[in-house]
Amino acid sequence: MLSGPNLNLLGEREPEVYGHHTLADVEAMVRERAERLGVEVRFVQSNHEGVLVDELHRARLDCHAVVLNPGAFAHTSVALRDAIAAIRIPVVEVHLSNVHAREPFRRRMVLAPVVRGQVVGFGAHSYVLGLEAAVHLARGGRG
Ligand code: CA2
Repeated sequence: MLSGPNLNLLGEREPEVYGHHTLADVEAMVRERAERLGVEVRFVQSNHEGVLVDELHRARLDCHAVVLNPGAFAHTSVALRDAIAAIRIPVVEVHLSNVHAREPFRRRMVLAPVVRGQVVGFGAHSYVLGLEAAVHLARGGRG
């Protein structure tokens, strides 16, 4: 489970947009669901594009799927797009907020063509839904 820039600040500001949960709360919710699904999850948050690229490369060696909240890189990063296209495991993109209902620049989603699907707009629950989708795909379900 990869989280991009500024998501370490979750819960500290803009609760009307991102909710009151901290990233640690999100992690706890995901861990609870992961336990019930019988899967292991590794959590990484980074503010650095290259670290996220490295983590995607690493995931291809020891993970069955990735749930990615790329933060603002969703709207800009050709490097993340190329990294996702380069790995074979399914990547599910998640966003806390409904990016389509916000500023026009957030409607440009550069990773969308290479991820297996997106979950947007459900707050912290987007991550849990993203996990469910990733497990479904990793177990051979159709996307
Ligand atoms: O809705 C999402 O999950 C986003 O990925 C969040 C990004 C934003 O740039 C994307 O368009 C949508 C921003 C994360 C910023 O997180 C903050 C957390 C606390 C306070 C302020 C920002």
